[in-house]
Amino acid sequence: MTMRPVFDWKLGSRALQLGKKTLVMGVLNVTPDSFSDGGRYFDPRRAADHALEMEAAGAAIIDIGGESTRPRGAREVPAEIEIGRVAPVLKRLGGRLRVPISIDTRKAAVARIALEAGAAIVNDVSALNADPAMAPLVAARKCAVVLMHMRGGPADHMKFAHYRDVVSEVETFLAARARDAICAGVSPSRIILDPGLGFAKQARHSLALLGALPRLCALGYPILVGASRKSFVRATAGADPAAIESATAAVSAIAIAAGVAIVRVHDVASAVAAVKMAAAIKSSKGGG
Ligand code: HH2
Repeated sequence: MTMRPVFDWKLGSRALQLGKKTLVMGVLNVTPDSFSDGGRYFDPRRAADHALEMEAAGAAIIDIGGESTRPRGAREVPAEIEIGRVAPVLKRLGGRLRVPISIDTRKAAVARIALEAGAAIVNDVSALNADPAMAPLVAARKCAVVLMHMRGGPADHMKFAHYRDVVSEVETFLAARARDAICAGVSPSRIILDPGLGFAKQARHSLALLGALPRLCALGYPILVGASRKSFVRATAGADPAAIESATAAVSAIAIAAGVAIVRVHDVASAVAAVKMAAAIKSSKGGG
């Protein structure tokens, strides 16, 4: 198991310790069309209840999103509609969650509302590229930010799934986006990088990136991995939902062993079990 440096990830007035053990980020899609749970948490009350359930199951962060980015058929959602989806959930959650909230959006208008409602992390799948107002907002609000690798937008990213060397290209992109964020005033201690599994990537590209996680961890920033239920998992493990969940947990275990800081998953309990097993193995020290 790779040894990692410990980062204190600054979240406004809070900090999360990254690097000691992998944190589990629970996915809350407040969308009618997300690929695995579209429509399930579209009702704000059900969404807020699910956030609390994920916290109780051991999630260290809840990631709330109001726009699907699934590879086939995702439509760009106007900011007002995205706000109309996430704001009532944030309002319901106000003060009820102990763990930080992350807002999964590419739009500054959505991020601004979420930060005002108490979110501490902006999870931007465009790595601050989609909206010129996003980098200044993140810098000014001193929130943490996830910079993810993708090409194109939610509707067309699979058109760009062509690489000579996917690992080097993703590495170069992420290092450049981190540099640009720092130039825009974002503190390096608030940056986390994500290879963007399934975004502008064929299954073989996502698998190659998972195989190269120790190399990505060596970029010097905490790494987040989002493999949960994605099509490359289905393509490898089969379409049976139980097989997809087990295979997702297996990917989480591999990511944990490689030293990633955060795994983003729908089924929090199985990822938390993987984290516990990894911690037990790490502390076993020979077992004598
Ligand atoms: N994956 C999805 C959405 N947001 N954010 C980060 N940082 N990393 C990811 O891998 C990632 C992400 C897609 O998954 P999901 O939210 O379940 O689906 P949808 O986009 O259809 O809502």
